Amino acid sequence: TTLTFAGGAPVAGAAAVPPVQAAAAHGAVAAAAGDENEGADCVVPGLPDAGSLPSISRLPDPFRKLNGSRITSRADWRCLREETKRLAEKFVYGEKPPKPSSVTGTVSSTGITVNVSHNGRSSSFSASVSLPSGTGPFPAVVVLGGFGADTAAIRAAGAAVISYDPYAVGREGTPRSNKQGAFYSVYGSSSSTGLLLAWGWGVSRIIDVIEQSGGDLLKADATGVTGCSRFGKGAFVAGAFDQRIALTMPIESGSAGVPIFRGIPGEGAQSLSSAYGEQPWLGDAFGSFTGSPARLPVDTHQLVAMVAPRGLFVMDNPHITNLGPRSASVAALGGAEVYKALGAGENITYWSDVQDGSHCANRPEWRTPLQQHIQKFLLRTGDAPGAMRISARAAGNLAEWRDWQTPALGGGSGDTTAPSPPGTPAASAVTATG
Ligand code: MCU
Repeated sequence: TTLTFAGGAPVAGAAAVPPVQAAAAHGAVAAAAGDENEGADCVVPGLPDAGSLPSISRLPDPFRKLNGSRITSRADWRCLREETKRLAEKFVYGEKPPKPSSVTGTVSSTGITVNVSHNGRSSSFSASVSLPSGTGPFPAVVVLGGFGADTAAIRAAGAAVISYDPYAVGREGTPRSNKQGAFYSVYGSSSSTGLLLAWGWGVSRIIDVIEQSGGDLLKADATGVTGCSRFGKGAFVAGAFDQRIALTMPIESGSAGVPIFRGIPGEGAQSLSSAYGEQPWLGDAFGSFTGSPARLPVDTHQLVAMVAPRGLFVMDNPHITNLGPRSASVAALGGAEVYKALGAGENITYWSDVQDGSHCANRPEWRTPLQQHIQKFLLRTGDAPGAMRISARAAGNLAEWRDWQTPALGGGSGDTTAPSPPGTPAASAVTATG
């Protein structure tokens, strides 16, 4: 009956408390899971067909199962999460295959190599490592792409930076029918899985190699992921689909990232058809939804929820309407309802209260919360509360987007983050500033 607290990392002064209770206590940190997908054994009913989906103008109820019932206990989330994952794979991202039959590689102070083979096909890729000062083993943050993440602040906080080129695993610039990169070398160039989940698969295989390395240099149970813009989309998807990732930090991800697909009308976000057509980021199946997102049985607030109860720090830019920051705030607020129901309301932060309007700028406002998130979720030395720092320039209203209420889920004690009725702000510290 545990949720995703398999690591059970004891918090200071709470070592005798069982993991679930420890995680539910105020300020306690939910550790990453030991498995990439803890719900893999759940029995999931048949998924709907694309042709028979009802139109749902507001956000789908993230607490509702495929059989129509709503969950009543925190323990129920494990398999509801699996249903959510399968819906997201079928209609949005394409399938993420489980760990290939063979994953090998090396971890050194300068780099990681990954070799995979499955069903007679193999491929390889590598990433570079930059250690912080001090003595290991260190936690690590996988940085997708080479821009937008404050790698100096990550290392100064005490985590290694793993610089990962997602294009080695899923190239851009190819037609959907001929996708390329390490993922597609193994699963086929006509795989319907989009680049975002292919990139996330690559992050998962890096973690496999770290796990197998014995933990002398890098800790496998203390991995974060980040990236900006298209790589913010990728970081978000990577964290949603691998429960070993303790901290997910998408930056200015834009359409196909954090913003709700249903999209706030008139906001000016990149359209779904534009994002779908620009690169094969989303899965091929998404093509039939770009003009009718209300038919999607899953929206991005549920991707936010898939990260729960693990650490999530969404960074956004309120000055660029093309990024859909209002729609992103609604996704965060909606997903935060699941965090709260799981007793993990302090583990999500959404922060768009920043001055500089440049896309993927290095921002002084995020340095401290970034380091606090690393301390809390990777080093486990901190206890900073989550926050909704939503810029008044780009604040969405969850109440307009839901017709469901947040249940009080049984099964956890010591919960200090009570569910709120529709329309109330999600996390404990809500500020709306210019
Ligand atoms: C915000 O992410 C994307 C955006 O979706 C694209 O339309 C644009 O071309 O590139 C952005 C990006 O990745 O910028 C670095």
